[in-house]
Amino acid sequence: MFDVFGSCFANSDRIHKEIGIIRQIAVKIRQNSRFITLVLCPTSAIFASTLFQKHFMSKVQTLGQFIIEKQTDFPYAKGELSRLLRDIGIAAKIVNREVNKAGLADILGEAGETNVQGEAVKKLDVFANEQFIAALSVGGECCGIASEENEEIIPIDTPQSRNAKYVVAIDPLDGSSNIDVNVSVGTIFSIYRRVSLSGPATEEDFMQRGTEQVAAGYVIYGSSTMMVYTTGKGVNGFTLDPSIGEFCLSHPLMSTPSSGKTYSINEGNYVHFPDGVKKYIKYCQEEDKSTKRPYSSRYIGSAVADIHRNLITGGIYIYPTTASSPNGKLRLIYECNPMAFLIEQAGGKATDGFRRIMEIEPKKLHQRTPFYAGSADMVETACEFMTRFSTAHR
Ligand code: AHM
Ligand code: MG
Repeated sequence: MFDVFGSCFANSDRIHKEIGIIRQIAVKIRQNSRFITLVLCPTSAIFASTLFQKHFMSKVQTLGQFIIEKQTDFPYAKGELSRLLRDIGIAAKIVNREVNKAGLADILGEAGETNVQGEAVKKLDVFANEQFIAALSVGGECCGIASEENEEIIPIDTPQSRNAKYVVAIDPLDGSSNIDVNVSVGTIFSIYRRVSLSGPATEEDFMQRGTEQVAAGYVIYGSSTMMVYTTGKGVNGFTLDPSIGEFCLSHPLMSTPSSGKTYSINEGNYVHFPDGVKKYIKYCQEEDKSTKRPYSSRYIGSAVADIHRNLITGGIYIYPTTASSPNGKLRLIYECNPMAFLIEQAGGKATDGFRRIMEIEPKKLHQRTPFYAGSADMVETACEFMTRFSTAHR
């Protein structure tokens, strides 16, 4: 048991010392003194139990524990959503393991080649897609999946899943062009209650407004791996502790500042931006002490990473219409709606420059939309510029 404690708390010197004391007591106990056995054994047990509670129970809450505890927020919940979130968490850990090995391509084999074990090496976005589909298909709580990687929806027609309550829309590996250069990427997911009555999911189950989302979240594979999700009762973030292989609550009840100092947009497309966006960018660059301008420009090119940073420190992310993306680049159903749900739950705003993202009625599975999201005051100001200087998105 002490060895288990030891490995759990391997990072803490102080806890190591305390565990050392417990070990010494245990050794003494084993050294056959009847007195020590009688007197110190209960003492060490109490000490160990207190230590366990103090350092483990009270400080570390795993994603699994948190999900189960939060189930009581929904009095009639039968645990299906909890299990679905757990399935997503498991797939995320598997994808994380592979993303972390991306730099080893020369050793393990490039995508399209055969690796040292003679297996075909897959592109990571394909691998991530397969992992999430597998986890959701066998979990039994999801009757259909819509993925950025698949043209059509994937109905799940197994006896345990075909009548499940939920469908999941997912971008399995967003920003995947960043993988080769060791820059953060992410997974984005959105969960809806099905609208069809039974059997495997149909496309209409995914054609729902973002306001109908039951839960949404992202996983960021960055300098650490985090899962951030909401079920409409605030946003909570969990950091993967690789030593125990668990997501642990690290960012409870995340809220985004009403304003920030960062704007995130691919300014290389400037000439093709709507006038409202051009004017807003100039506004961001002007000097004004009262609004802490000029703002900093930060653009990673992975929406999950840019939005995650802005969520924590305050800021705005914009992907407007451009010449090559006349409807915007990001997808409404599995990129913008889940991000909008999270951002709103954290106190921010998400629009297409004019309308609230979550109220847009989807017409196509892979529909694109311009996206303006982040700190409430900044998004409002950007939208004011759009209304003043752009009659439409162009
Ligand atoms: P993807 O789903 O093909 O990865 O595209 C989405 C990504 C976002 O994560 C990111 O913000 C944006 O595309 C970057 O696009 P660009 O390189 O045009 O700035
Ligand atoms: Mg994407």
